[in-house]
Amino acid sequence: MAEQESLEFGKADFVLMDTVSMPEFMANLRLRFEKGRIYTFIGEVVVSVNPYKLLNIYGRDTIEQYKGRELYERPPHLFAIADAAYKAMKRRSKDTCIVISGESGAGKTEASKYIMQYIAAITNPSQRAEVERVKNMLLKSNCVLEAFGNAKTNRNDNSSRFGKYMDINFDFKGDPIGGHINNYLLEKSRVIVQQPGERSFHSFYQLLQGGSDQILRSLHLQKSLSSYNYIRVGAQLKGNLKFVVDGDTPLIDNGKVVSIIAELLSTKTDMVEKALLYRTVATGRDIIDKQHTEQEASYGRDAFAKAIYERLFCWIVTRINDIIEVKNYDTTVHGKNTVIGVLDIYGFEIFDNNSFEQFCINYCNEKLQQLFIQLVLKQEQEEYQREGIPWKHIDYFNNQIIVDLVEQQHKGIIAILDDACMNVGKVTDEMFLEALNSKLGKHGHFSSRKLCASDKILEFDRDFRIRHYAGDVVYSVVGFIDKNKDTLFQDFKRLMYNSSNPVLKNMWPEGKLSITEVTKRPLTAATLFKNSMIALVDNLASKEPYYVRCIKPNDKKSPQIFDDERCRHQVEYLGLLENVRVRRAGFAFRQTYEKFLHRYKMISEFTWPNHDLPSDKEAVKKLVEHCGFQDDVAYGKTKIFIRTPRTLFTLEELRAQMLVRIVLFLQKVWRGTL
Ligand code: AD9
Ligand code: MG
Repeated sequence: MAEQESLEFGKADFVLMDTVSMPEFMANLRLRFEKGRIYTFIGEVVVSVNPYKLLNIYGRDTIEQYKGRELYERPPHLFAIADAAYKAMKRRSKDTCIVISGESGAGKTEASKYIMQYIAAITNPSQRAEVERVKNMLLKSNCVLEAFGNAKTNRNDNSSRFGKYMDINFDFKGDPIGGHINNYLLEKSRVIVQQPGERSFHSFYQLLQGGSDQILRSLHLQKSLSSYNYIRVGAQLKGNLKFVVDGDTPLIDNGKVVSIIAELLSTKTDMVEKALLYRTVATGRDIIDKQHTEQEASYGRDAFAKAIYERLFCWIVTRINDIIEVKNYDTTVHGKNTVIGVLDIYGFEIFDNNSFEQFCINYCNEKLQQLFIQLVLKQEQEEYQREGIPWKHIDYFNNQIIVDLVEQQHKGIIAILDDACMNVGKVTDEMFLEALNSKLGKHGHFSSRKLCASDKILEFDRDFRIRHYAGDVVYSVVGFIDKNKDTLFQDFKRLMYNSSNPVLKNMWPEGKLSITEVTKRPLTAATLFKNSMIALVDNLASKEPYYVRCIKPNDKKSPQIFDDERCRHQVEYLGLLENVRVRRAGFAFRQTYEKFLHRYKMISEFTWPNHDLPSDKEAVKKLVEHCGFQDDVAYGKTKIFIRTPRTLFTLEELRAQMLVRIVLFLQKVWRGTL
């Protein structure tokens, strides 16, 4: 258990609570927050409360205190978890991962950065230049990605609008030799529209406010934010691409903008104009240019802007990956290269207006909660049962039912959405909602106004509600079909492929295809996201996981307020109390009898060098009794379970002492002085 500081700071590990109850949990969490102790353990899980102020707890001196120590030797901290993951990776050649979860604004991104800094600080003692280069790139990539992928939302001034999973690769010495970033679904709709009080991605403002006059001039930009439609909601605008209607035909209102766009995209004005106003379609054997309606033209323009930004973002990630990828590592010479993965995604969020993006983000959080349940609550208990360890089952809410509601084949919301999108002819968002109503009407976690007219939360006919693990979210169905189809007219892809700028051209390889070749329907946005989430969870599950559970103390971004109600809700849905219960009743360490004996048999005369007992299990029992640990262990069918880490440390110490004695003994034998 974590080393206790003075009790005035509360209990450093929730496992030490006198009674496992919500009031006691909350009292401890609050006390620690108020005393500036934002981290608390639940065994090997770190619970973190966002302090909303800079704390002097991340400096070099703190790093030194955690370096190489066992998890329980120091007060709870992100560094303790980072060190544990690092040690497991280095000592046991295990791939590990650190999963950081919590709702929007709870402190995940900040935590991931401190973890990276810690790993960078404790590695490469010999200052190898190549390793320093890699570390530098890994750390610096963060601010580039945040500039392009984060934005102010009504929940968080620096909200991640993409999911990020970063692998850091280590060589046999335990030094970072490279890495890889996987990015998940950027919320690209933000490029064209934001909710009141929110902003577009930081990069736009950084460019306009921080770009030199020369750069701005070369991009034909003005410093004033209010000039731009996409980043200044509802303003009167000049300088933007707009359409006017002449009869049925849309025309471009401000032709000068088209030539600027053409210049910036290294293509020709008439080609840009054509892509904006026409669509090339194949009708039978003929290929014709069909003129857009104004609505289609506006849709096309916005889809194009979103796609440019999204591809730029992916290009940046690819560039970073090229630079940090592991180079010249020969596993046959240097041994296995191991990995620590750090996951920092967008947290669960509820806005006044929730759309397709929130649906994806909240589904992603359901998946991660399910992983936590699987690894921390479910498997743990199942193992005790399997091994025949006396165990009283601890109940918890299993959110698999909500994961299924979203992702189940043929029956889930994504499948129903995809079905609606596949329909030929005009499909409306309302038709999709109808399909949801008829197929999911009886599901306990789904409702809509039509199904439940008396429900006050469901204000509008176009709303549906999902009862998520972290709370009820009302989604407006408006835009689901378009966003899921994510159609970008081939004309734009072709336009970009024909750009004379090779970087732009390479971002649009499908632009090469002619209209007759483009027949295959691409996977929808939701299905792509679902597949990437399933792959992510598989990847995390294949590694040894370490958890940071972040809590947001209030909705005012205040360092002073500990909002009991809000915090309790998070403790509840994160399943932290159940986590304490499983942990408390459980065992910190387990090992098969055979492996256990292999490591510790030298400690006891009954097992060294070999035992003559009927089984390894009996031999382990004898060894444990000989050492006096019998009250701290349980014997399963194939494994020994040890309750407290202290016992394990003592076993390790005894082993180390015995090894020294054995070596001394052998030396004496060799020297003939025995
Ligand atoms: V989101 O799901 O991406 O919207 P996060 O990532 O959970 O969210 P973030 O890490 O961005 O939240 O934290 C929000 C803000 O809280 C930061 O911008 C900081 O101002 C503040 N914060 C969070 N953690 C710390 C900390 N350890 N020390 C000081 C912090 N301030
Ligand atoms: Mg974040």
